[in-house]
Amino acid sequence: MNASTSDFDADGFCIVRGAIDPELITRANRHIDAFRSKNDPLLIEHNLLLEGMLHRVVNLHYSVTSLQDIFSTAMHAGHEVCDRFGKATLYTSLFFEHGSQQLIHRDTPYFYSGSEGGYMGVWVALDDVDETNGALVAVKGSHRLEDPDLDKLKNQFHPTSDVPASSGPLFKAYNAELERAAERKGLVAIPCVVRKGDMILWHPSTLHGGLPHLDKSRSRRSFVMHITPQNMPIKQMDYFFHRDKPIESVERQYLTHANRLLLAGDQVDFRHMKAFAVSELGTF
Ligand SMILES: O=C(O)CCC(=O)C(=O)O
Repeated sequence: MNASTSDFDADGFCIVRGAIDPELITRANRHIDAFRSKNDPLLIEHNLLLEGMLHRVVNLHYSVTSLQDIFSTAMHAGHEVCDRFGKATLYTSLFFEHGSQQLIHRDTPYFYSGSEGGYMGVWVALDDVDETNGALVAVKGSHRLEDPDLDKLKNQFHPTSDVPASSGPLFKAYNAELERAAERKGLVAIPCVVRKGDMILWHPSTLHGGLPHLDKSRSRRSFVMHITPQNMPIKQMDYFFHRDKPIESVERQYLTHANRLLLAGDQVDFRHMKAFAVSELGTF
């Protein structure tokens, strides 16, 4: 099973059908069910579910270890694309059961390596996903759109101070400009209709987002991996909008899993609201 490098280069994303063995998907889903059975009381107590579903869980793979198998299998299936900036490691992950419903955006302001590449998004379906349960959409060809005038945008929102690591209004305005540029060029947003086990790969500059999750009787289990080569510096908006700031090299700690490296960690974060240690959540 090879990732389609020609689709990836032409469109800025590609879908690899059947990238993950159904048995592994079934096993991961069973482990996620077990994670929920144990941890739902805690998550409900802290109001961390969205309409009864997990939403934007950062680094669930530290607790649900079959997600680490999905990472190594995905890298094997997609290596022609995934390893093009250097052998890919797992930097961070996001897990959803409720659709992300995210507006169309480019990831680079939050995954800025200081160079053209250095980061990629990899999305694996653990449920069948279509237009009714929050499919991912990607704007075909948007990886080729030039960035808008970054200084102009910066000065609109942060005229007298440095841009912080995260600035919601500036991020929104940056993406709105890109969406307008995509429209002007007639680029089209494609819903990625996938079956469980399919994988979507996107270029760091590809515009993408999540459709509304309309049919709440169906979950939209998806595992998004943010991959980078080993020790790739990854910066946020405070560097993306200040290109003159030097980016220092980093030396990270990794775990090894099936001949691949994963950034070491022991915390799982829920909706950027609250994090728990894996020792409290358990491993599944
Ligand atoms: O899963 C989604 O709907 C969006 C994920 C995403 O935008 C991201 O991880 O950058």
